[in-house]
Amino acid sequence: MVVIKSVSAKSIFDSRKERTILVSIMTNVGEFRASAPNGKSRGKHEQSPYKKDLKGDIKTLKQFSRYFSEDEIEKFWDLRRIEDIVEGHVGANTLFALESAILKALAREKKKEVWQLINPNAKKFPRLIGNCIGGGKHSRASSITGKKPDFQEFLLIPKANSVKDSFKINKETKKEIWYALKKGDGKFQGKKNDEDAWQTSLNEKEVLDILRNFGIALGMDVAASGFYKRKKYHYQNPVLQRTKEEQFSYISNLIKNFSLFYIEDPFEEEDFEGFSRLLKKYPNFLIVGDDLTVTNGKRLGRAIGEKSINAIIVKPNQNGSLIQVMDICGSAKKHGIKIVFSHRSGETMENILADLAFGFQADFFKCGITGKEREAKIKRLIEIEKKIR
Ligand code: 2PG
Ligand code: MG
Repeated sequence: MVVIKSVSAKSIFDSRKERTILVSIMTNVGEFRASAPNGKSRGKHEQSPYKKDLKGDIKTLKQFSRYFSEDEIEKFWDLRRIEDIVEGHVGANTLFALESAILKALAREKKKEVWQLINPNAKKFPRLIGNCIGGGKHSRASSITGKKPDFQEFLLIPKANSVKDSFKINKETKKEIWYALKKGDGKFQGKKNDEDAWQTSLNEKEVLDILRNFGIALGMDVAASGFYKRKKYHYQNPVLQRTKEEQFSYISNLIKNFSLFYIEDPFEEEDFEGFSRLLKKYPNFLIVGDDLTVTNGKRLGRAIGEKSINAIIVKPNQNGSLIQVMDICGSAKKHGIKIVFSHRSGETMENILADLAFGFQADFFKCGITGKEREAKIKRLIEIEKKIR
């Protein structure tokens, strides 16, 4: 069993040079640490990362430090007791980092891997989803043209026999895309965005026209809430506005014309109905909720009730409670909704996301393609694959 002797936290920088939390716990089996990432295209209904702010949460953990030793941690489920102590006192990022550090301690004590604490019989590996070209809130407009794509992410979803091979395909294709952009985007500067994806002046159609030549299943994160204002979708590239109805037919046409395998947040975060109309029209494509569902059980419940999605993004730090993450994965599975474990745009070297995704038997792992923070997680998944295959 694990006994937590003390807890402390400090702020570190994420890949975007923004501050985030690193939690350290001292236990009967040693010291363990875990950090949380930061989102930028954050849903309106997303939990706050900190109760008031990062400094406040660091102080709160210090004040609570000695209370944790009263509880002994034996299994994953015991995280509940930790949640009882800190509930309402810290934000989602802090809770996620604390629970992650505890799972690492428990894994060490049990001589197991973190994923085995969740599901010792896990077998199936999630399929990789990699961001190769970016726009929206994660990219800066080109200094030459002043343009960028309005959609946030253009995703490669290879289907290979192993995570290792898929990773290789994604990395090689991303390199080839550099040449394709050099040719296709006259003003390509070879720059990368927050998630290490290529930045371009092209718009979504032009990008898809390039990507369709690579023979890999394609996806998009439209992150539509990012450009929805006063009942309209405000496009910049080219400058035009689309009503709800126009957005619906535009997205429908893109799915059809480019046979998009995966489409995330095609409509703004309140439009459960738009999602369900789209799913009805395209039941064989993945219609994915992210800002719509914000890793929240109630929002998922509504999406299930309205038949809005057939896949859900799970960002553990967006909820904080790994017990609730377990519930969310359980009800998604029960209703045939595919699970996509996802990184955030501002990442750290923390790699526990891979263990969580495998332990919860996620269907997909959306974690970029390159950049040390993204690769750390994909490499951890490959390490698990090596051990059990
Ligand atoms: C998303 C995520 C990750 P952020 O919208 O899917 O790519 O972005 O972490 O900024 O919320
Ligand atoms: Mg998203």
